[in-house]
Amino acid sequence: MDTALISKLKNSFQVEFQLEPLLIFSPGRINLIGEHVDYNDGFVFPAAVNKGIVLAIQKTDDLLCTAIASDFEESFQFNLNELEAIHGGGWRNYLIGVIKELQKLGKDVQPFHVLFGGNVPAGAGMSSSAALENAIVFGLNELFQFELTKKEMALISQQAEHNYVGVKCGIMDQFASMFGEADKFLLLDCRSLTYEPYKIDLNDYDLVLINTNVQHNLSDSTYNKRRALCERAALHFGEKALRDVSKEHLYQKQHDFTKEEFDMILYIVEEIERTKSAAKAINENNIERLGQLLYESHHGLSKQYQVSCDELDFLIDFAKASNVVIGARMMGGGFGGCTLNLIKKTAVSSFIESVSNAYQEQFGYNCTPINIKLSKGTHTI
Ligand code: GAF
Repeated sequence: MDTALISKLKNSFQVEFQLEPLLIFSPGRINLIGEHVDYNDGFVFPAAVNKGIVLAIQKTDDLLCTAIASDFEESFQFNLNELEAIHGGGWRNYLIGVIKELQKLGKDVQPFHVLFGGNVPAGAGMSSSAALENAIVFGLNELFQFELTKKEMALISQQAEHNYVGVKCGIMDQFASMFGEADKFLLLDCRSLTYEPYKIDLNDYDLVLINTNVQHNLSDSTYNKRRALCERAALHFGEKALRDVSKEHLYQKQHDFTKEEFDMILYIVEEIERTKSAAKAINENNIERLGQLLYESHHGLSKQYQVSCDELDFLIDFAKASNVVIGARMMGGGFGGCTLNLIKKTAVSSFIESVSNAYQEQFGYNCTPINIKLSKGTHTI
């Protein structure tokens, strides 16, 4: 926990509002494997991390609420009864979305002030948005005693993102951020929303994230298009989701789809299988097999599902060509963000140095390693 960040934000809140805040930490997440399968009712393998959003919140007698995004040095005043999504509103829409979703459920949100900041690298694909949504819903739940369960809160966060941000995301990010456990991954069944915590012994390997430091602006619309294709395809098979479609069945109907659509659907069907295989490999303590599955996952994301980019592919190719990275893949929605790498412990610093030099030479700017620890989900501090 970043105690300096917490005291800075707490102090700013006190100075700004002359109130004693309730403090919430809500983590970002990583995902070992199972990418883009949450909205296909598949299995995913995320974990909450020690980087996220710190939020200070308290009730007020003022009629207008004030929200301050400390990292952007921006503030927003609003009346709880007159909220609508704001075009280009950025972080404001996460706040508006959560309040509106609570109001739809008949929850009586009363005036409050809120201030937040964070330490998730922006655009790294570590879900600062889910962390923020969860922090807000968790804070309001505590403040006004709505008695919502964690599952209800994660679903409210997801609805906020769908209806007020416009990203038809799956449930992985909000779920992982809400339910995370220290030192554990969660093998989550996105249909039943049940999960198994996994403490993974990576033997001689370390898990290292490398941020490309690129954010391509394609992501929201291409994300929604991918999701729509998956839903159409499931319907075509007469199934609820692509989770229910077998590879055999898919090949039988191959000619009902364009080559590009077929490849994308095949990726989903294979990635759901790969995530189950990853759980099996971990149970058998077969980290080399887990590594292979990560490389296969990246290949699918890049060549079949087409959500990678040159910078991510470069990092993966470089990792593959080394003899110290046994598995790597892009992580999250794609088109930028970071890669997740299983690197031989003894070679982490030399690998980082060589990949950083090669990346700088190729693209003219830096990639950066990100240190994380697997952490507890959204909670009061
Ligand atoms: C984004 C979404 F928000 C998640 O729901 C998930 O689909 C992910 O992309 C890809 O696995 O983070």
